Amino acid sequence: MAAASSSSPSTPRPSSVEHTKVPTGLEKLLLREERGWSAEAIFKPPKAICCGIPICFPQFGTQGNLEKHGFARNRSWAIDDNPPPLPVNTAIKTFADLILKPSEEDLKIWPHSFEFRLRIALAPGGDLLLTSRIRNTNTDGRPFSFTFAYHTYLSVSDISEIRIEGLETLDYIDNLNEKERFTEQGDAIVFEAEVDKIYLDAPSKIAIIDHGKKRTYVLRKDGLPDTVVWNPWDKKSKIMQDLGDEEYKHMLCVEPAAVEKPITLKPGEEWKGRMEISVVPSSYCSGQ
Ligand code: TA6
Repeated sequence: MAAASSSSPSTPRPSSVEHTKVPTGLEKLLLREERGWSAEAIFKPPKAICCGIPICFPQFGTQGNLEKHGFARNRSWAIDDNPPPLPVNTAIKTFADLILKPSEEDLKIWPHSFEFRLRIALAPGGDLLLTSRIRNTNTDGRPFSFTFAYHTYLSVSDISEIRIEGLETLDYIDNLNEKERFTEQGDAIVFEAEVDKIYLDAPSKIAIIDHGKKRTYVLRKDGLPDTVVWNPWDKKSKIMQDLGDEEYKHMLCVEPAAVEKPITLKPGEEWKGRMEISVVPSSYCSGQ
């Protein structure tokens, strides 16, 4: 996803390619802490830059006719200069709203009119909150269905030092095993090889514990039943053009998502999917 420079929400400029700097608050959470993206990232629009938090919409992965992970991440979004106000009792002061509406070309590949409002907010303590609101604006009575993910790349000290708590004993679809369904066995999730799993009906709070950095990402989600966990490991990294051969050691994707059961919206209906990421010293988390 790339933000076009400020313009009215009614005039998104999908073809204009004016990429803004990633806000400092976000950079800390992204793949390379000092830069916010992979060392090998290719900055060649219209393909989205790796890594950050690509928005997968209206299709997650390859389970549909669209390009992988849908087209939203490869479009320029408009900044809403006059966004709806924050709720009354919130501590948040810093936020921006981005808007995506389909272009003529988008309507040819996915024939549905929609408005996608993405609110990016920073809480005073540094927590990052993303709220997506997607509205069906079809005028001919047609509903539409979509799948979705916040494809979140987290920076980690060393993948072998990482443990995820909250996904144990869940059912998952294994993308590396013909998309078969399994049940996770044992304790917390650790990493020793390539992983590409969609955990189903995952809890609203997941902890990603980084023993190396002695800190924990606490990920909260709402409206997004599933959670994708992905690390490409060494072989896949070597064939990925926009990821360095060794970068898999310092990244992990944990992605709040709605994949197994697509979301359906009738005209006029709106869906909301929310993700919040906090970073806390590991000693603050229970169960360690
Ligand atoms: O979310 C995990 C996944 O679907 C993996 O299968 C992997 O291919 C990854 O996304 C990255 O996709 P991308 O198109 O961004 O390279």
